[in-house]
Parts: sequence; structure tokens; C-alpha cells
Amino acid sequence: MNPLVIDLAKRLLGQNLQLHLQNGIINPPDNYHHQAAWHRDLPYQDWVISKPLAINAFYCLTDFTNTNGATFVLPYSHRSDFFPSEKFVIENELQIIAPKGSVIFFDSMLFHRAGYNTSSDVRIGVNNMFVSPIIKQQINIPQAILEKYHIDELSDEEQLILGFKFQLANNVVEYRKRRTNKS
Ligand SMILES: O=C(O)CCC(=O)C(=O)O
Repeated sequence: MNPLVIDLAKRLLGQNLQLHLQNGIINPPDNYHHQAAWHRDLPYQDWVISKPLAINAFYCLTDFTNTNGATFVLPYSHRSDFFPSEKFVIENELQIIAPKGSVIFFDSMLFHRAGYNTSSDVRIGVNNMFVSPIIKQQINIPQAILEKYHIDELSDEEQLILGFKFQLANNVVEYRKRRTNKS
């Protein structure tokens, strides 16, 4: 809910957006990391779009250094509908060196990967992916939240970000009732 992050996400995605997923990154020394291959976070998509549909806010909980496997990105690759040549990758890949507490913000279609950790320390981060609500959540976050919280404990803004406002109607009547209430 960091207001700077939410504000930036809204500038890019519009006022209606939801959290698609959160994943923790634990990159231990001298270990293959399963995110070490180039990928987009809207996975397996070989198209591009003129405006972002999804944005990552990747919180660095430790320093991200050139020895502990800091994230590599391929600049501008979110604008390419195919994976670039090996030559392009070698010449353009960029490692994001960032101190603990930084947030790396990028279009989720940008090709990126974890680096190999040759240091003696674990690299840790939390990735938050925000999407236009036409993209569904990876898990049903509202349902998971309601196992612990009552909806009244959440502000309107929290309900929006967590996806409460974009749940599927269970049937046509429910859908029409929602539309009527809106108007
Ligand atoms: O470990 C990293 O720096 C990359 C993480 C990643 O690719 C992801 O969470 O999608």
C-alpha cells in the first residue's frame, strides 16, 4: 500500500488496478535460482501493447549487488514481441544494482531474470505485480484476506488494490444487480 508505489502504478495503469500477485525472492549463494531464465511476468506472451497492462514493484529487502545476483533486465524488450538475439542480450543486458529499501519499478512485459549469486549472502526481495483488472489475479486474494480480516477492516483503497472490486459475479442476476447499484 506504499502511496508512492500505488500512485506510480495508477499513473501507468489508470485508477482501476489490482494486485495480481506477490512473490518472495530468496536467492541463496551458489544455487541455481528458478527465475534465472529470461522471462516476462505476463508469461509466454509473444505480443506487445502500446500501454502497460501490468507493472512490477520489486522491493529489495537486501542490497542488490553485482555479486549477489541482482536482477538483470533487457531495456525496451517490453516493446518487442519476440525475444531478441543473443548479440542484443550480451550487448544490452543491464544489472540493476540497488541498495536495500529500493523499489525496482518496471513494465511486467520487460524481459528480466535473476543473476547468479556468487557472494556469501542471501539476496531477498518481494515482487508485487499490479495489473489492469481485465487481467485476473493469480490466486483469489480477497478470499484469502477474508480468512483473517473482516471486510470492514479494509479501507476502500485497500479493497481496490486487493481486488475486492473486481470479483466475478456468480451469475447473470448478480451481475445485473451490481450494474444497477453502480448506476
Ligand atoms: O530474482 C530476481 O531478481 C528476479 C525475480 C523475478 O524474475 C520475478 O519475480 O519474476
